[in-house]
Amino acid sequence: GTAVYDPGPASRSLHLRAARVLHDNWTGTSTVPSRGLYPHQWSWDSAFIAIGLRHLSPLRAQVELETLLDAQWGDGRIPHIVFNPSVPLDAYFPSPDFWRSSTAGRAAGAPRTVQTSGIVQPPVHALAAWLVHVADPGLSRARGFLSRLYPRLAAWHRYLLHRRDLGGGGLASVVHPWEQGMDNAPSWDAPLSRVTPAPPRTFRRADLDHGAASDRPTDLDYGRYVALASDYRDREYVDGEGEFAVEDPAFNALLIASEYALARIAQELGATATARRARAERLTAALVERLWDPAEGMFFCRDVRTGELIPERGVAGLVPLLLPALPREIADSLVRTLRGPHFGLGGATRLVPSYDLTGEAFDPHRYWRGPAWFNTNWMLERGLRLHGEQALAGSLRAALLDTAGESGFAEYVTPYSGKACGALGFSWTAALTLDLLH
Ligand code: 9WN
Repeated sequence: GTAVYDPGPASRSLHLRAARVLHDNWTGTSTVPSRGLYPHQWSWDSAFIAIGLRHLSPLRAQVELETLLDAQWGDGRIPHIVFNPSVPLDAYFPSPDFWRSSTAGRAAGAPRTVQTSGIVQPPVHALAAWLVHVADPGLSRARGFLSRLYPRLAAWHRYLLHRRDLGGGGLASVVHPWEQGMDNAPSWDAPLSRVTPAPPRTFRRADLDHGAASDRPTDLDYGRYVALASDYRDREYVDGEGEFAVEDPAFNALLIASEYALARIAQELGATATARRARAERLTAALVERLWDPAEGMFFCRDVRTGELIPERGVAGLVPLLLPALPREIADSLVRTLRGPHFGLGGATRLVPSYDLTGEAFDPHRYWRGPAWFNTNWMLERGLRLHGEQALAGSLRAALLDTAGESGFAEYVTPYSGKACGALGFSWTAALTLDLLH
């Protein structure tokens, strides 16, 4: 007979609780990252959310990605926020009247019907689209899901690989810390220090209405985020001239992982995938060539404006473990770094921290300067499994599930004790919990 897999009462209730978070955060066409702090649609959040949602409702997972892609710009960029017009302007800063996408973004092809931001976030979308497809290929084919998404995802990658190759070495650059998704990571401190901050009284931070100030970026950071974003807007979102341009290992690793997924999508649609696979391998070589530091055993960011590597150990420098074509010695070296004193996997920490435990800027509470995040740990879990580290992956998975449940699906947690920080009922934490349970 068939063996029926019974996950047992504990994971059954974890599953139900995670499903409830995604249910509560669903708006009808997409999912907010969190009801209070982030009341709109965010780009890379939606990709992670879709990866979890596919286990509950493949249809909702498809719609999540379709809604995001409906807001794509003519030049191919997928905006980092799609604003919900029924949410009051002062609920989140910066709001649509700051970005002014429909006027300032006109030349770059911003959509007319929805308001968006003008910057991007990591390209997890093709990977998510492929995983959503395989959850229910019949439904996906019946709805023409991949055939509708494929040209848009291809345009998105084209935008990143052409307009955003600011360093000329084949990799994509981010032009704002919000684009890479780890807003106040210490890697940005040096390049941000050259930016003159907007004066504090010229904007009002809505995030402090919801989160503890000690868990969030500082006012000085915000002043610089605002200055960079308004300069970009004032240049009508034309790429190339901004003060801030950084090649980041996680952003590029996700682009490469998504390029492999696009190859699979192309194949499913009856097209040829060889050119895309070859490109993913070339990009992996470029990543190693430009960002790998053999002595430190990890990847670093490159500041395109100075040409120098930024010697801060952030979790972004471990994310390339996701890549299948990574040379064996590099994968081994990344695993050693993960287990060593800077990240403590399998030793001191519960989950992999966002930043070096021994680093000068380490702070166990402050956002991307130490706390552990569920999306980065989910990526590392996949990477460990891919490179044959089943035991380490298994214990990381168990720690992720325990911590997600105990923290009430927190946005992030302190790395040693797993104490909840930021928002609770955070969508990608719930979604990736569901993915790990399946
Ligand atoms: C700015 C939504 C987003 C995540 C980012 C996270 C945080 C926004 C903010 O929230 O950034 O985009 O207001 O702090 O850093 O990774 O996508 O969850």
